[in-house]
Amino acid sequence: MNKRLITFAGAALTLAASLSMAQAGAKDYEFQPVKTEVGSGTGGDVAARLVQKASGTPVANAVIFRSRLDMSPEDMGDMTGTLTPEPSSEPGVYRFKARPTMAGKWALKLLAKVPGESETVEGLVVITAKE
Ligand SMILES: [Cu+2]
Repeated sequence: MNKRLITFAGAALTLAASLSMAQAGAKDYEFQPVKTEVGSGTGGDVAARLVQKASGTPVANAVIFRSRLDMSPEDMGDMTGTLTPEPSSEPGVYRFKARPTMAGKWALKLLAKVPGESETVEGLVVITAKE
């Protein structure tokens, strides 16, 4: 191996390392509970904050392309409630009108695209529906 080739190999390794850091990925983000209690009959607002874990910075302008409310925390994953996206005035906070169909623990499941992040961020926040 001549010296030029060795230098090239070293540069390629450096590039690979920096790429894998840039793509640190979806695990760098999480949805945290903000408002998690609603009435089981009437429903109400629920909210979750998307943050970058390392810095705690809220992530605005994420696109939540799938959302689901189901009763998987009570082993009733087939039981679903309706969710309607609501506007939010606080950057990084994502709001929904939730309508659970019975009292108990529900899972708010979210799939989101974060600006500048190629991987899909998954969120799960437990919601309590009161009688
Ligand atoms: Cu149920």
